[in-house]
Amino acid sequence: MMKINPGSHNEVGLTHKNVSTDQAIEFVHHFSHAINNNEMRIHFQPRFNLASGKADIFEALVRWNKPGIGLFYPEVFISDTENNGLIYTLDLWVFEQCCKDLKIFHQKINSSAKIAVNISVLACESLFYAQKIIEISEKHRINLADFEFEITETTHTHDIRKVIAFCKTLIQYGAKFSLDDFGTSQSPLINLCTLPIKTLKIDKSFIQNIGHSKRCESMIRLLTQMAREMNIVIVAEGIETRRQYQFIQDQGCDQGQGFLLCRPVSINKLTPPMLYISS
Ligand SMILES: [Ca+2]
Repeated sequence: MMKINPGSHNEVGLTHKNVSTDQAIEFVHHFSHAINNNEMRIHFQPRFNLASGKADIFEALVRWNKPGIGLFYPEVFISDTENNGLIYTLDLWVFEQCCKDLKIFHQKINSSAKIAVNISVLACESLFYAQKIIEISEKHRINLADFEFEITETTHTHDIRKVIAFCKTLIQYGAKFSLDDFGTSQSPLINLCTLPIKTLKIDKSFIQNIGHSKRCESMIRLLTQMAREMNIVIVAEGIETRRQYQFIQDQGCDQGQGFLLCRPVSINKLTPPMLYISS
């Protein structure tokens, strides 16, 4: 549980043990306040088509800009939002913000830009939640075909049949789905067979082991071949070195994402050269 105590850097920390009811209530209070008071920010990180070198799609990454303290990354607060149900509010807030930003992308950056939004598998159990997404997209007059939802696993158990129903509901409106962080313990292999996904994102832990672990390199090679056979787009995330970049290119990965190619930035800091991989 993240303990919030505004005004002191030292008093902000993570203590996942012995979470008291008071601490949980305190987190819910601060986080709800943050969402309602414009403290959340979205940065976009391009996913590049490795054949053309052009950014195909932009992943929306949420940050919490806590006044007087600074920027919190999702690793710090997402698990707490999952524990107390705020993840549903947060995911919808991000989606609605992205609907607004998509218009800016189309007008000022790239008329065919698409946005990838992270969505907790917990939210994907709810058809009511799917309906909320449809309502928001209609309210902003955007086409769900311009969105891909990256399903992120959690430590909570979930009903795969409900997740499939959720995906199929939004697919009818043109949305696409991907499996995020694939290959970690939180993304089981069976999901690849059962969920109607179009894209697979190889977890960064594999990419970071390129050059250090022959077994990880073999795994990337096999995942790429498997995705190709399944007609699934494969993405390498977390590319930070030229060696990693060269390796995933040699394997024929479709898309790449990572600090080496482009860091996440706010939409107003995205410039045309950032839409292409620089040589
Ligand atoms: Ca993601």
